[in-house]
Amino acid sequence: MKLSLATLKAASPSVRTPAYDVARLRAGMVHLGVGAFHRAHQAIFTDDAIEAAGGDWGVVGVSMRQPDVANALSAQDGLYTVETLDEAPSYRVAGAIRATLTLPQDPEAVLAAIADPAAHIVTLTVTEKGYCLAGGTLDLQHPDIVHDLAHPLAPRSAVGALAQGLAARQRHGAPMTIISCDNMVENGARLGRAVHALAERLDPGLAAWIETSIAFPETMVDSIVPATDAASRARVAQALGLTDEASVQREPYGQWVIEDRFAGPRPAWDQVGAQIVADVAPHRRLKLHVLNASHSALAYLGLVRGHEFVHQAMGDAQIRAFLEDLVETELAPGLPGLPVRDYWAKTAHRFANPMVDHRLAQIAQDGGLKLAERVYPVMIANARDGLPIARLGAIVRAWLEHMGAGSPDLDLLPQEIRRDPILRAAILGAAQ
Ligand code: CS2
Repeated sequence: MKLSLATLKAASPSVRTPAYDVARLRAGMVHLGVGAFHRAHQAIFTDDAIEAAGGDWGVVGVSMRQPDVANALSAQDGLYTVETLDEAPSYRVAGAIRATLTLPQDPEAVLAAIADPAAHIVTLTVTEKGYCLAGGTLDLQHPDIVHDLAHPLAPRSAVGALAQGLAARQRHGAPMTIISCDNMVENGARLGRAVHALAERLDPGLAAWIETSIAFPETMVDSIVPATDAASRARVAQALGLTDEASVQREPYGQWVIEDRFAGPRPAWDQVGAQIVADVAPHRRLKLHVLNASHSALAYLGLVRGHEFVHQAMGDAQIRAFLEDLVETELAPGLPGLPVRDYWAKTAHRFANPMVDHRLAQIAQDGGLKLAERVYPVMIANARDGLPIARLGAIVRAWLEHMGAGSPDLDLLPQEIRRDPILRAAILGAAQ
Protein backbone atom coordinates (compact mmCIF):
# COMPACT_ATOMS: atom_id res chain seq x y z
CA MET A 1 0.00 0.00 0.00
CA LYS A 2 1.15 3.48 -0.85
CA LEU A 3 1.20 6.47 1.51
CA SER A 4 -1.79 8.79 0.95
CA LEU A 5 -4.49 10.55 2.98
CA ALA A 6 -6.60 7.39 2.80
CA THR A 7 -3.81 5.12 4.10
CA LEU A 8 -2.19 7.52 6.60
CA LYS A 9 -4.05 5.92 9.50
CA ALA A 10 -2.44 2.61 8.63
CA ALA A 11 1.06 4.03 9.08
CA SER A 12 3.03 2.39 11.85
CA PRO A 13 2.37 4.19 15.18
CA SER A 14 6.12 4.66 15.67
CA VAL A 15 6.09 7.16 12.80
CA ARG A 16 5.15 10.76 13.62
CA THR A 17 2.28 12.06 11.50
CA PRO A 18 0.81 15.58 11.23
CA ALA A 19 -1.03 16.66 14.39
CA TYR A 20 -3.33 18.88 12.31
CA ASP A 21 -6.10 18.01 9.86
CA VAL A 22 -4.12 17.79 6.62
CA ALA A 23 -7.19 17.44 4.40
CA ARG A 24 -8.51 20.81 5.61
CA LEU A 25 -5.25 22.73 5.31
CA ARG A 26 -5.34 25.34 2.55
CA ALA A 27 -2.40 26.77 0.64
CA GLY A 28 -0.82 30.04 1.75
CA MET A 29 2.53 29.67 0.02
CA VAL A 30 4.13 28.61 -3.25
CA HIS A 31 7.49 26.87 -3.49
CA LEU A 32 9.52 26.87 -6.72
CA GLY A 33 11.79 23.80 -6.96
CA VAL A 34 10.08 21.13 -4.86
CA GLY A 35 13.20 18.93 -4.68
CA ALA A 36 14.57 16.98 -1.74
CA PHE A 37 16.06 20.03 0.00
CA HIS A 38 12.76 21.87 0.19
CA ARG A 39 10.89 18.81 1.40
CA ALA A 40 13.51 18.16 4.08
CA HIS A 41 14.00 21.76 5.21
CA GLN A 42 11.52 24.63 4.63
CA ALA A 43 8.52 22.28 4.36
CA ILE A 44 9.44 20.78 7.74
CA PHE A 45 9.79 24.16 9.44
CA THR A 46 6.39 24.95 7.93
CA ASP A 47 4.86 21.64 9.05
CA ASP A 48 6.16 22.33 12.57
CA ALA A 49 4.84 25.91 12.47
CA ILE A 50 1.37 24.73 11.43
CA GLU A 51 1.38 22.21 14.29
CA ALA A 52 2.55 24.86 16.75
CA ALA A 53 0.37 27.79 15.76
CA GLY A 54 -2.06 26.77 13.02
CA GLY A 55 -2.79 28.88 9.97
CA ASP A 56 -3.48 28.02 6.35
CA TRP A 57 0.16 27.67 5.40
CA GLY A 58 -0.08 24.74 3.01
CA VAL A 59 2.43 24.83 0.15
CA VAL A 60 1.86 24.59 -3.60
CA GLY A 61 5.06 22.81 -4.67
CA VAL A 62 6.28 23.48 -8.19
CA SER A 63 8.64 21.22 -10.14
CA MET A 64 10.59 23.51 -12.45
CA ARG A 65 11.45 21.01 -15.23
CA GLN A 66 10.63 17.31 -14.89
CA PRO A 67 7.21 16.22 -13.61
CA ASP A 68 8.49 13.21 -11.62
CA VAL A 69 8.54 14.70 -8.12
CA ALA A 70 5.26 16.58 -8.59
CA ASN A 71 3.60 13.39 -9.88
CA ALA A 72 4.97 11.23 -7.07
CA LEU A 73 3.74 13.73 -4.48
CA SER A 74 0.33 14.19 -6.04
CA ALA A 75 -0.19 10.41 -6.18
CA GLN A 76 0.29 10.53 -2.38
CA ASP A 77 -1.93 13.60 -1.77
CA GLY A 78 1.24 15.61 -1.12
CA LEU A 79 2.29 13.41 1.82
CA TYR A 80 5.86 12.14 2.11
CA THR A 81 8.20 10.83 4.78
CA VAL A 82 11.36 12.43 6.14
CA GLU A 83 13.98 10.03 7.43
CA THR A 84 16.27 11.69 10.00
CA LEU A 85 19.67 9.99 9.99
CA ASP A 86 20.55 9.83 13.68
CA GLU A 87 22.17 6.92 15.52
CA ALA A 88 18.71 5.38 15.41
CA PRO A 89 16.95 6.88 12.38
CA SER A 90 13.51 8.41 12.97
CA TYR A 91 10.62 8.98 10.60
CA ARG A 92 7.86 11.52 10.21
CA VAL A 93 5.21 12.13 7.58
CA ALA A 94 4.89 15.78 6.54
CA GLY A 95 1.61 17.29 5.37
CA ALA A 96 2.56 20.87 4.47
CA ILE A 97 2.66 20.32 0.71
CA ARG A 98 -0.95 20.51 -0.37
CA ALA A 99 -0.70 20.67 -4.16
CA THR A 100 1.92 20.18 -6.84
CA LEU A 101 2.44 21.57 -10.33
CA THR A 102 5.06 21.24 -13.05
CA LEU A 103 6.04 24.54 -14.65
CA PRO A 104 6.43 23.44 -18.30
CA GLN A 105 3.11 21.59 -18.18
CA ASP A 106 1.02 23.93 -16.06
CA PRO A 107 2.42 27.44 -16.55
CA GLU A 108 -0.99 29.08 -16.16
CA ALA A 109 -1.65 27.31 -12.88
CA VAL A 110 1.79 28.29 -11.55
CA LEU A 111 1.21 31.95 -12.43
CA ALA A 112 -2.26 31.76 -10.86
CA ALA A 113 -0.81 30.26 -7.67
CA ILE A 114 1.64 33.17 -7.36
CA ALA A 115 -1.18 35.65 -8.06
CA ASP A 116 -3.63 33.99 -5.62
CA PRO A 117 -4.50 36.54 -2.88
CA ALA A 118 -4.56 33.64 -0.37
CA ALA A 119 -0.82 33.11 -1.02
CA HIS A 120 1.48 35.45 0.91
CA ILE A 121 4.90 33.90 0.39
CA VAL A 122 6.94 32.29 -2.39
CA THR A 123 10.06 30.35 -1.40
CA LEU A 124 12.64 29.08 -3.90
CA THR A 125 15.27 26.34 -4.07
CA VAL A 126 16.30 26.33 -7.71
CA THR A 127 20.11 26.02 -7.20
CA GLU A 128 22.65 28.65 -8.18
CA LYS A 129 22.08 28.15 -11.88
CA GLY A 130 18.31 28.60 -11.57
CA TYR A 131 18.68 32.36 -11.06
CA CYS A 132 20.10 33.03 -14.57
CA LEU A 133 22.56 35.60 -13.21
CA ALA A 134 25.80 36.90 -14.66
CA GLY A 135 27.99 39.03 -12.41
CA GLY A 136 25.22 39.20 -9.81
CA THR A 137 22.56 40.63 -12.14
CA LEU A 138 20.06 39.04 -14.51
CA ASP A 139 21.71 37.60 -17.62
CA LEU A 140 19.49 38.93 -20.40
CA GLN A 141 21.30 36.67 -22.89
CA HIS A 142 20.48 33.52 -20.89
CA PRO A 143 18.41 31.24 -23.16
CA ASP A 144 15.68 30.85 -20.52
CA ILE A 145 15.42 34.61 -20.07
CA VAL A 146 15.40 35.20 -23.83
CA HIS A 147 12.59 32.64 -23.97
CA ASP A 148 10.67 34.20 -21.08
CA LEU A 149 10.78 37.66 -22.65
CA ALA A 150 9.37 36.23 -25.87
CA HIS A 151 6.78 33.98 -24.16
CA PRO A 152 5.97 35.59 -20.81
CA LEU A 153 2.86 33.49 -20.22
CA ALA A 154 4.80 30.21 -20.51
CA PRO A 155 7.96 30.96 -18.52
CA ARG A 156 10.82 28.50 -18.10
CA SER A 157 12.82 30.30 -15.45
CA ALA A 158 11.98 31.02 -11.82
CA VAL A 159 12.58 34.72 -12.44
CA GLY A 160 10.19 34.62 -15.43
CA ALA A 161 7.50 32.79 -13.42
CA LEU A 162 7.81 35.33 -10.60
CA ALA A 163 7.71 38.38 -12.88
CA GLN A 164 4.64 37.15 -14.74
CA GLY A 165 2.92 35.77 -11.62
CA LEU A 166 3.40 39.17 -10.00
CA ALA A 167 1.99 40.86 -13.12
CA ALA A 168 -1.25 38.93 -12.51
CA ARG A 169 -1.05 39.69 -8.78
CA GLN A 170 -0.71 43.41 -9.41
CA ARG A 171 -4.36 43.41 -10.56
CA HIS A 172 -5.53 43.02 -6.95
CA GLY A 173 -2.34 44.51 -5.51
CA ALA A 174 -1.76 42.29 -2.44
CA PRO A 175 1.86 42.46 -1.27
CA MET A 176 4.02 39.34 -1.18
CA THR A 177 7.26 38.04 0.32
CA ILE A 178 9.64 36.11 -1.94
CA ILE A 179 12.41 34.14 -0.23
CA SER A 180 15.43 32.70 -2.03
CA CYS A 181 16.63 29.62 -0.13
CA ASP A 182 19.74 28.91 -2.18
CA ASN A 183 23.38 29.09 -1.08
CA MET A 184 24.28 32.44 -2.59
CA VAL A 185 25.82 35.69 -1.41
CA GLU A 186 23.03 38.33 -1.16
CA ASN A 187 20.41 35.82 -2.30
CA GLY A 188 17.44 38.10 -1.52
CA ALA A 189 18.84 41.27 -3.08
CA ARG A 190 20.02 39.45 -6.17
CA LEU A 191 16.69 37.71 -6.71
CA GLY A 192 14.89 41.02 -6.17
CA ARG A 193 17.10 42.76 -8.73
CA ALA A 194 16.64 39.93 -11.25
CA VAL A 195 12.84 39.93 -10.97
CA HIS A 196 12.82 43.70 -11.17
CA ALA A 197 15.05 43.71 -14.26
CA LEU A 198 12.78 41.28 -16.11
CA ALA A 199 9.63 43.12 -15.00
CA GLU A 200 11.14 46.38 -16.24
CA ARG A 201 11.35 44.89 -19.72
CA LEU A 202 7.83 43.48 -19.59
CA ASP A 203 6.12 46.54 -18.10
CA PRO A 204 7.76 49.42 -16.21
CA GLY A 205 4.54 49.86 -14.15
CA LEU A 206 4.94 46.30 -12.90
CA ALA A 207 8.56 46.97 -11.94
CA ALA A 208 7.51 50.05 -9.95
CA TRP A 209 4.81 48.07 -8.12
CA ILE A 210 7.29 45.29 -7.28
CA GLU A 211 9.58 47.87 -5.72
CA THR A 212 6.91 49.09 -3.34
CA SER A 213 4.94 45.91 -2.60
CA ILE A 214 7.24 42.88 -2.76
CA ALA A 215 9.84 41.98 -0.12
CA PHE A 216 12.87 39.82 -0.91
CA PRO A 217 14.42 38.97 2.48
CA GLU A 218 17.92 37.52 2.73
CA THR A 219 18.26 33.99 4.08
CA MET A 220 20.65 31.27 5.13
CA VAL A 221 19.45 27.68 4.93
CA ASP A 222 21.27 24.65 6.29
CA SER A 223 20.69 20.93 6.54
CA ILE A 224 22.57 18.13 4.84
CA VAL A 225 20.16 16.35 2.52
CA PRO A 226 21.71 13.49 0.53
CA ALA A 227 19.79 12.55 -2.61
CA THR A 228 17.17 9.91 -1.77
CA ASP A 229 18.50 6.44 -2.55
CA ALA A 230 17.03 2.96 -2.69
CA ALA A 231 18.40 2.10 0.76
CA SER A 232 16.60 5.04 2.36
CA ARG A 233 13.38 4.26 0.47
CA ALA A 234 13.53 0.68 1.76
CA ARG A 235 14.08 1.79 5.37
CA VAL A 236 11.16 4.21 5.05
CA ALA A 237 8.85 1.50 3.70
CA GLN A 238 9.90 -0.79 6.51
CA ALA A 239 9.35 1.84 9.22
CA LEU A 240 6.09 3.13 7.79
CA GLY A 241 4.51 -0.08 6.62
CA LEU A 242 3.59 1.81 3.43
CA THR A 243 5.55 2.59 0.27
CA ASP A 244 6.61 6.19 -0.36
CA GLU A 245 7.93 7.35 -3.73
CA ALA A 246 8.61 10.90 -2.49
CA SER A 247 10.51 10.32 0.75
CA VAL A 248 13.66 12.27 1.64
CA GLN A 249 16.53 11.76 4.06
CA ARG A 250 18.43 14.37 6.07
CA GLU A 251 20.79 14.84 8.98
CA PRO A 252 19.30 15.80 12.39
CA TYR A 253 20.71 19.35 12.21
CA GLY A 254 18.69 22.09 10.56
CA GLN A 255 19.04 25.86 10.61
CA TRP A 256 17.10 28.63 8.88
CA VAL A 257 17.94 32.30 9.31
CA ILE A 258 15.61 34.78 7.62
CA GLU A 259 15.87 38.54 7.45
CA ASP A 260 13.00 40.22 9.27
CA ARG A 261 11.58 41.87 6.18
CA PHE A 262 8.14 40.47 5.36
CA ALA A 263 5.56 42.23 3.21
CA GLY A 264 2.69 40.34 4.88
CA PRO A 265 1.91 37.44 7.23
CA ARG A 266 4.12 34.38 7.66
CA PRO A 267 3.97 30.97 9.34
CA ALA A 268 5.14 30.84 12.97
CA TRP A 269 8.59 29.72 11.81
CA ASP A 270 10.20 31.62 14.69
CA GLN A 271 8.30 29.42 17.19
CA VAL A 272 9.86 26.26 15.77
CA GLY A 273 13.54 27.13 15.59
CA ALA A 274 13.93 29.45 12.61
CA GLN A 275 15.81 32.65 13.44
CA ILE A 276 14.20 35.85 12.17
CA VAL A 277 16.97 38.45 12.41
CA ALA A 278 17.88 41.98 11.35
CA ASP A 279 21.06 40.93 9.53
CA VAL A 280 21.56 37.53 7.90
CA ALA A 281 25.02 38.32 6.49
CA PRO A 282 27.20 37.07 9.40
CA HIS A 283 25.26 33.79 9.58
CA ARG A 284 25.47 33.31 5.85
CA ARG A 285 29.15 34.21 5.56
CA LEU A 286 29.99 31.61 8.17
CA LYS A 287 27.89 28.95 6.49
CA LEU A 288 28.89 29.63 2.88
CA HIS A 289 32.59 30.17 3.40
CA VAL A 290 33.16 27.53 6.09
CA LEU A 291 30.61 24.74 5.56
CA ASN A 292 29.98 25.02 1.83
CA ALA A 293 33.60 25.88 0.94
CA SER A 294 34.95 22.91 2.91
CA HIS A 295 32.23 20.71 1.39
CA SER A 296 33.52 21.59 -2.08
CA ALA A 297 37.09 20.92 -0.91
CA LEU A 298 36.00 17.48 0.34
CA ALA A 299 34.30 16.76 -2.98
CA TYR A 300 37.20 17.59 -5.30
CA LEU A 301 40.02 16.36 -3.05
CA GLY A 302 38.02 13.32 -1.93
CA LEU A 303 36.87 12.03 -5.32
CA VAL A 304 40.37 12.03 -6.77
CA ARG A 305 41.56 10.03 -3.74
CA GLY A 306 38.92 7.39 -4.35
CA HIS A 307 36.31 8.33 -1.74
CA GLU A 308 32.58 8.15 -2.40
CA PHE A 309 30.98 9.80 0.65
CA VAL A 310 31.69 12.89 2.76
CA HIS A 311 32.24 10.87 5.96
CA GLN A 312 34.90 8.77 4.18
CA ALA A 313 36.79 11.83 2.93
CA MET A 314 36.58 13.26 6.47
CA GLY A 315 38.33 10.09 7.70
CA ASP A 316 41.25 10.63 5.30
CA ALA A 317 44.03 12.12 7.47
CA GLN A 318 45.56 14.09 4.63
CA ILE A 319 42.25 15.73 3.65
CA ARG A 320 41.37 16.37 7.27
CA ALA A 321 44.73 18.09 7.85
CA PHE A 322 44.17 20.21 4.73
CA LEU A 323 40.78 21.35 6.07
CA GLU A 324 42.12 22.12 9.54
CA ASP A 325 44.89 24.24 7.97
CA LEU A 326 42.40 25.94 5.67
CA VAL A 327 40.24 26.96 8.62
CA GLU A 328 43.15 28.00 10.82
CA THR A 329 45.27 29.96 8.37
CA GLU A 330 42.83 31.28 5.74
CA LEU A 331 39.19 31.18 6.86
CA ALA A 332 39.50 32.28 10.50
CA PRO A 333 41.72 35.28 9.62
CA GLY A 334 39.62 36.01 6.51
CA LEU A 335 36.31 36.10 8.40
CA PRO A 336 37.16 38.30 11.38
CA GLY A 337 34.54 38.66 14.09
CA LEU A 338 32.89 35.35 13.25
CA PRO A 339 33.22 32.23 15.45
CA VAL A 340 34.94 30.30 12.65
CA ARG A 341 36.80 27.69 14.74
CA ASP A 342 33.76 26.73 16.86
CA TYR A 343 31.55 26.60 13.80
CA TRP A 344 34.05 24.42 11.99
CA ALA A 345 34.31 22.02 14.96
CA LYS A 346 30.52 21.52 14.84
CA THR A 347 30.52 21.26 11.06
CA ALA A 348 33.32 18.67 11.10
CA HIS A 349 31.26 16.60 13.52
CA ARG A 350 28.26 16.79 11.17
CA PHE A 351 30.37 15.86 8.13
CA ALA A 352 31.76 12.83 9.95
CA ASN A 353 28.29 11.39 10.72
CA PRO A 354 28.58 7.81 9.42
CA MET A 355 24.79 7.52 9.09
CA VAL A 356 24.72 10.19 6.37
CA ASP A 357 25.85 8.75 3.04
CA HIS A 358 26.26 12.08 1.28
CA ARG A 359 27.87 11.53 -2.10
CA LEU A 360 30.87 13.69 -2.97
CA ALA A 361 29.67 13.54 -6.59
CA GLN A 362 26.44 15.33 -5.57
CA ILE A 363 28.45 18.21 -4.07
CA ALA A 364 30.90 18.28 -7.02
CA GLN A 365 28.16 19.30 -9.49
CA ASP A 366 27.98 22.88 -10.80
CA GLY A 367 31.41 23.70 -9.35
CA GLY A 368 31.86 26.89 -11.35
CA LEU A 369 28.74 28.50 -9.92
CA LYS A 370 29.28 27.11 -6.41
CA LEU A 371 32.91 28.24 -6.06
CA ALA A 372 31.89 31.74 -7.15
CA GLU A 373 29.69 31.94 -4.03
CA ARG A 374 31.72 29.90 -1.54
CA VAL A 375 35.39 30.34 -2.32
CA TYR A 376 36.17 33.35 -4.54
CA PRO A 377 34.78 36.03 -2.20
CA VAL A 378 37.11 35.02 0.68
CA MET A 379 39.98 34.39 -1.70
CA ILE A 380 39.68 37.86 -3.23
CA ALA A 381 39.32 39.54 0.17
CA ASN A 382 42.26 37.62 1.66
CA ALA A 383 44.48 38.50 -1.32
CA ARG A 384 43.50 42.15 -0.94
CA ASP A 385 44.31 42.07 2.79
CA GLY A 386 47.60 40.22 2.36
CA LEU A 387 46.27 37.04 4.02
CA PRO A 388 47.17 33.54 2.79
CA ILE A 389 45.18 31.97 -0.05
CA ALA A 390 47.18 28.87 -0.99
CA ARG A 391 44.59 26.43 0.30
CA LEU A 392 41.65 28.28 -1.17
CA GLY A 393 43.61 28.23 -4.42
CA ALA A 394 44.13 24.49 -4.02
CA ILE A 395 40.35 23.93 -3.83
CA VAL A 396 39.92 25.81 -7.10
CA ARG A 397 42.77 23.85 -8.66
CA ALA A 398 41.21 20.57 -7.50
CA TRP A 399 37.95 21.61 -9.19
CA LEU A 400 39.76 22.53 -12.42
CA GLU A 401 41.53 19.17 -12.37
CA HIS A 402 38.24 17.40 -11.70
CA MET A 403 36.78 19.10 -14.77
CA GLY A 404 39.84 18.56 -16.94
CA ALA A 405 40.39 14.93 -15.92
CA GLY A 406 43.69 15.75 -14.22
CA SER A 407 44.91 18.82 -16.06
CA PRO A 408 43.51 22.15 -14.89
CA ASP A 409 41.56 24.01 -17.54
CA LEU A 410 42.11 27.69 -16.67
CA ASP A 411 39.52 28.79 -19.24
CA LEU A 412 36.84 27.74 -16.77
CA LEU A 413 37.83 30.55 -14.40
CA PRO A 414 36.00 33.86 -14.51
CA GLN A 415 38.13 36.60 -16.07
CA GLU A 416 38.64 38.57 -12.86
CA ILE A 417 40.21 35.51 -11.24
CA ARG A 418 42.21 34.33 -14.25
CA ARG A 419 43.68 37.75 -14.94
CA ASP A 420 44.74 38.47 -11.35
CA PRO A 421 48.37 37.34 -11.03
CA ILE A 422 48.13 36.65 -7.27
CA LEU A 423 44.93 34.60 -7.51
CA ARG A 424 46.19 32.80 -10.57
CA ALA A 425 49.46 31.90 -8.89
CA ALA A 426 47.61 30.55 -5.84
CA ILE A 427 45.45 28.38 -8.08
CA LEU A 428 48.40 27.10 -10.07
CA GLY A 429 50.12 26.25 -6.81
CA ALA A 430 53.01 28.67 -7.25
CA ALA A 431 52.18 30.69 -4.18
CA GLN A 432 53.40 28.34 -1.44
C1 CS2 B 1 26.48 21.17 -0.59
C2 CS2 B 1 25.23 21.81 -0.01
O1 CS2 B 1 25.74 20.17 -2.59
C3 CS2 B 1 26.43 21.07 -2.10
O2 CS2 B 1 27.08 21.83 -2.80
O3 CS2 B 1 27.59 21.91 -0.16
O4 CS2 B 1 24.09 21.45 -0.65
C4 CS2 B 1 25.12 21.52 1.49
O5 CS2 B 1 24.90 20.16 1.75
C5 CS2 B 1 24.01 22.32 2.11
O6 CS2 B 1 24.18 23.68 1.80
C6 CS2 B 1 23.98 22.11 3.61
O7 CS2 B 1 23.10 23.00 4.16
